[in-house]
Amino acid sequence: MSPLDNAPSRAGVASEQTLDVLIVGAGFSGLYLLKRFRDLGLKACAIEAGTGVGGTWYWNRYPGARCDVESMQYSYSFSEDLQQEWKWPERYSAQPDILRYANHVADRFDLKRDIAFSTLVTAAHFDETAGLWRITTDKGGRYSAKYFIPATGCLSTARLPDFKGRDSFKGRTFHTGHWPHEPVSFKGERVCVIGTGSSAIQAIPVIAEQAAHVTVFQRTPNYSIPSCNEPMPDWYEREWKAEYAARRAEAKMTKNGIVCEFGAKSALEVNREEALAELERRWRIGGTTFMQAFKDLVTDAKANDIAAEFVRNKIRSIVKDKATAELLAPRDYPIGTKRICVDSHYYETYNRPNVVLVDIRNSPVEEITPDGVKVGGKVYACDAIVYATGFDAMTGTLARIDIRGRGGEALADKWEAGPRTYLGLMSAGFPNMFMITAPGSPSVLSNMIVSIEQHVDWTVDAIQKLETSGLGLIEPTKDAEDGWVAHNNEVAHKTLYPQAASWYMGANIPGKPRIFLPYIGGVGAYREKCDEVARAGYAGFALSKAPVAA
Ligand code: NA7
Repeated sequence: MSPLDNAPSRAGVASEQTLDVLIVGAGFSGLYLLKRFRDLGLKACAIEAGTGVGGTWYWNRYPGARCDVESMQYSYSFSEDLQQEWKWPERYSAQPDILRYANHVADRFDLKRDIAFSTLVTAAHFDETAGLWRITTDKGGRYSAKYFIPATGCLSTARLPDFKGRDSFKGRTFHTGHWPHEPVSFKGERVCVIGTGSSAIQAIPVIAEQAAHVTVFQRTPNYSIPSCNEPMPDWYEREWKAEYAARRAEAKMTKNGIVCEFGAKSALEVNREEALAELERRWRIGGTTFMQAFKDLVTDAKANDIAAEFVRNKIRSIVKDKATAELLAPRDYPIGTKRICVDSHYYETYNRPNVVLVDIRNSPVEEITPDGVKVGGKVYACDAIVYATGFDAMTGTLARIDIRGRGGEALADKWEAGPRTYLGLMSAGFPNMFMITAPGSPSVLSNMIVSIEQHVDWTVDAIQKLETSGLGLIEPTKDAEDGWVAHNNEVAHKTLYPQAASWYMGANIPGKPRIFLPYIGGVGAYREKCDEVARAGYAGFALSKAPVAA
């Protein structure tokens, strides 16, 4: 029976379907999990909220959406044929191309037959007597599975601020993370964009080309580096494909899962001219690797300030209106400690006559009126509002599923003061629940696909061990988890990251605990730690026999 068949019967109650593995999500994690489990002969299915695969790249269809990791690296490495055959049209891929790739992978490996689309997992409870997870969906589906794997992504719960009068607006509203599937035209319209994070920075230049007028509401300016995107050069693709094996191996051991030039020097050990020349060279190359120009840009405030001032000066040199340039220049947090943005002509867009920047730092949005956005007593009338206001990152989606472990403990309660995981892979008291790119793992600080493949491979190995050893359950010990949480915090606080009110810190969600969510110790070091734990017989995990019923 396909998971799609698990709908309520005529009597209104679905029969429970028994699986080995239930995966939540059919993004890049869910697809690779499905592939691996099928190859092992385990019965797995994925439950996906969207109507198609692709996760982040399914939902974020806003104009200008593009990946900030180069195409040759932002792709699966598990199949040599796949990586040799696939052709990326541009150096940095646009959302439609990445979505096309996700669909290609799903079709090529025939994965869609094991995905239940348009379905939300509402609850997952660990049944201690049976040693099984009991899972229910909003479609009335009921499943039992030995292994429960939320692969729900890090930025999958969009945040829409609760502005007064939000629903009274007469025009069209959009959230960048829930963009319609049909083409959206802003031709001849007045558009208000709220937010200036990565999504806004990519969308604004494209919207400004269509719209009659764009008003951008900025609370905090961001540092953005030009992508210097271009059609994929043939020689570059050939070179990568010839050396894929070695370069993928190298990426796995870098700090961010990306092969790039890592500056070995401190920004403070070279003279100012040399530092600026190196930053200029990096700026011209483009992309996030700007932050790798020197080894201490995110650990030393003085080094960081050299790079921050360099970018501020770039903004001043690009944006003609002096007041606008100063508003766009971030000052009160170190560069890179909020996710660095990568753009295509963002700052240049403010030289257009139809684009206006409104500073709302000290004068927040008062309300949304039927006609537009009200700030400082003035209504900025518009035909459409684009909310580019971000996500409840890393924990938001998990907290919205009623996940209960041993003793009926809710994950949301356990994580109320901040997420607690061991290696970002599992949480104590939640046996056989594996998470992919969860808090406590490098995830959003890395090339996500490199991290996804590592997590999936580690998880599949652990499950294989359980399946072959006659032991049925694995869960972290509380001590190991406490140790990892402490280590996570310790390494984060050795950097400048906690100084920014970022979504990495949970700071964008009112009331969310301020904890640095991802693991900043580096992709390579993290991988070594995970491998070492497995080699040592899953040190820090308790392995036990599952109850007979399982
Ligand atoms: P971000 O980076 O969280 O950006 C959200 C933006 O929305 C940011 O500028 C926020 O300002 C702004 N915001 C949020 N709430 C409000 C309210 N209430 N009023 C005014 N402005 C607000 O989300 P993105 O979607 O751009 O990017 C997410 C990630 O996706 C990105 O980092 C990449 O990894 C890809 P704030 O900075 O909080 O002052």
